[in-house]
Amino acid sequence: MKPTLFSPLRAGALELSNRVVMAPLTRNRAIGTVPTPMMAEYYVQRADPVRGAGLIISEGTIINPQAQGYADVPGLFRTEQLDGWKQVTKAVHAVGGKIVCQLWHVGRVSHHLLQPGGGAPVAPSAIRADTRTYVKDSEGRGSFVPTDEPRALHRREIPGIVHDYATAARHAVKSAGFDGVEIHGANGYLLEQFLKSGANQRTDDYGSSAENRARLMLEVARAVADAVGHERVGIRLSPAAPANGISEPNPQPLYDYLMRQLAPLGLAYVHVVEGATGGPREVPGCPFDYAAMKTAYREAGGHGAWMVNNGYDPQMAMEAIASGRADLVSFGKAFISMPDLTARIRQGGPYQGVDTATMYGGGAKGYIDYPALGG
Ligand code: 8OZ
Repeated sequence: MKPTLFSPLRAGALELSNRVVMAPLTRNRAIGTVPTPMMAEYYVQRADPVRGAGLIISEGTIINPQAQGYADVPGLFRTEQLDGWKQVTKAVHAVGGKIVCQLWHVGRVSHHLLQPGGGAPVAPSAIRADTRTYVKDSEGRGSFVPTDEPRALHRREIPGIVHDYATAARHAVKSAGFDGVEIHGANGYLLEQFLKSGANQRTDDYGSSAENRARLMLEVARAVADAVGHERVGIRLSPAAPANGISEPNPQPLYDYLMRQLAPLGLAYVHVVEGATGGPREVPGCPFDYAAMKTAYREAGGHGAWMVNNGYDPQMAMEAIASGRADLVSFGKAFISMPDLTARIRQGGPYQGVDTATMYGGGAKGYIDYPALGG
């Protein structure tokens, strides 16, 4: 029998009760990087294994202090952060939900006000990202500001970053109680800055060739898999997305190489943003063959579940699963405004749009006050 969005799936060690995934969503409500009880309420509202997500992917969670690029995003390197997350995972598990933690390092997408000691953000090369970030002043007033010019990481600093990813992964699973982790390898952040040539002008063994540019992402994937078990690790990629000022003239062979190297690691899933993240599914001037990317992974022995994202409506999602093109579909904004999205898809609606004014920062409004059907 063909699977549907409502069929269970085993992805590595993750036993999922349906194929509707809550995508990682930055919400900037972790005051001072510590997860709050309100965050536990938000996630638990979306965690019901029948009416909600088969899998929740947490918002991006910073692996160390230098990894921060926005105010009030959560972290994984202080006891208070892990204790806060433990309350979240406990609440999700109590209703039968599954949740993995997204491991995040923004690299150059940051500002000195967010960096330890007010230093420059770190990146493969000293090239400013043409984008903005969100900071708070000493009175707590938030504003959008251009990102700072980063400093290029010294070759000798790179092993420490790999180590911090592995430590954060261990903290997420062993201390904070997550079911697994997702490596954020997308959207113009650190790992993609190394991978894509527009942000990487290094001349050492982390720059120039595709093999060298993919090295950091692959080292991180191996270290994280060693830390928590490959069957609890997923990775998110956005091959064609121009997010946060990133660029790559020739992504197809680059991702072909990356997929062939990721395949033997035995990851639980690969999460692919098709097109421009949160925007059009076709990127002008950047055609990309996602089926070929999947084929490269499968040909090299990759067995992970294939998760697709970006601009899926329920009909497209059902077709993606029924055709076997994907095993899982993730939804972002739809899960903000519809905590019981899976139940709504099952009964054909009604659907509710998101209030964009309350997506980033603020309090309960636009966060935990979207009602479920009949409730
Ligand atoms: C929106 C605002 C801030 C961060 C991403 C983590 O694009 C993000 C993000 C999205 O992956």
